[in-house]
Amino acid sequence: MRLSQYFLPVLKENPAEAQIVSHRLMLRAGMIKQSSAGIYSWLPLGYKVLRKVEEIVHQEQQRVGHIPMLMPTLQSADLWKESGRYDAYGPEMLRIRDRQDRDMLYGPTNEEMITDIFRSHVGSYKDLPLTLYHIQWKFRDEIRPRFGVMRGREFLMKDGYNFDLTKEDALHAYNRHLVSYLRTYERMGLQAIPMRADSGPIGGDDTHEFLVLAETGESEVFYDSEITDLTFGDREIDPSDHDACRAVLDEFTSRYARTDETHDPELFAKVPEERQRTARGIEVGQIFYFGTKYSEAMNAKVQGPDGKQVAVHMGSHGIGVSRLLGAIIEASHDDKGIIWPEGVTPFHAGIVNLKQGDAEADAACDALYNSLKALGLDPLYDDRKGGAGMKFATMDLIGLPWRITVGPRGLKNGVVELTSRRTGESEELPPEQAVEKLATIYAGIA
Ligand code: P5A
Repeated sequence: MRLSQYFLPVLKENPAEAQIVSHRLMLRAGMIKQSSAGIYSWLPLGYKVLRKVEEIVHQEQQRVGHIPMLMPTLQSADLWKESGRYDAYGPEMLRIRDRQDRDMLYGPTNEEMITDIFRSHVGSYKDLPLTLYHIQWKFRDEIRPRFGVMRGREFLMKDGYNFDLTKEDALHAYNRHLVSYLRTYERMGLQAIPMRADSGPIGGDDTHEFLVLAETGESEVFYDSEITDLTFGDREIDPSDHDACRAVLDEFTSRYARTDETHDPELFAKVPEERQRTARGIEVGQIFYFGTKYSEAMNAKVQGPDGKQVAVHMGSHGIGVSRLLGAIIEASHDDKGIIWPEGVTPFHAGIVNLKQGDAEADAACDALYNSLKALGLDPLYDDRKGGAGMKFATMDLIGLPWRITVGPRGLKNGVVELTSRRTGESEELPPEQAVEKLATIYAGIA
């Protein structure tokens, strides 16, 4: 993409309404625009990152055998009356009436709808286990929408639902999700720690939230510092291997790590004092096992091996897709702007032409641009007429991990400059080598 032809409405001034850095940077980098409280338009740059995050979520869900689908945003209230949650959900639910006077709602989550789909089409234990998921907009009329996409009213969620014959199988699905989520967040450059949490309106006793530690996080958390040494890395875990998934769950959840809702000061006191930490975190996901809560209420039964009808065991699992953009920026920025991890960057590299209009510099930039594209990379070429300062400031603000700077002086010596946004280190090298280096870096990113 050539910047002169793109739509990147960056802001020079800090927007007064933004209290935390990710919100400020998303507005300044022209990623989002508020349309009303807690509701945002995704401008091209923000939309690009959103799609990248979504794509990682899709890939990791499908890696463990979960099946993608899409359910609507608007739901009929009838299903929620069946489960009993229509009254229980409270004022966070946006209730709508259609022209036939039917009660509708903008879905805050989809347990009821998926249970209805399941009971309509599945009748035998032979069709289990089954895990379906979608990535769809949700609406929760939060009393205090704030921090930009972090606590929105309309937000994008990956929500998945497992159906199993037995509790044991459903707990395996729970463990499998935990494994899959660890990998998903690491691909986005994040350390998200599973912590024992409260299940709130979703229900059930088994639940973990995934938290990214950040001062601006909304949740207070308590944990054993040893937990931050754990990484999932590039382990290959067979998603159908119960023991292997269970072992990962044990490894990542055996130390004390809880949100304030479930914090137990007595138990925490048993953690050696030098390892006790109190901090704040951003909840980027949550997994639940709630047994037969919905299947009993909504009569979602299958025929078991003995011919008897049994209510299926279920769980649900959510990832805050749009919130993740805020979390990634909170975890990765400096005073100049965003620093995107390679896995989610909107463009792979920026090309800065220091002397737009100079025939040699323009030709060198065009050649770089074309070679990167030919390798399947997606560069952003700042081809505007303007000073180096302005161009560098834009690149630093929007946070592309790599920048190639092209100017007449370097070209005389046959070199361009390749700069890492994260370290600020630059090296001079021939343009072909800069391209090669970027190709190698991105080949290593799944
Ligand atoms: C699990 C999937 C559920 O709704 N039902 C389907 C279960 N879980 S949850 O924890 O309530 O939400 C899942 C994740 O969605 C994100 N999230 C939000 N993101 C932005 N703004 C909000 N207002 C918001 N509310 C929830 C969180 O990341 C949460 O973990």
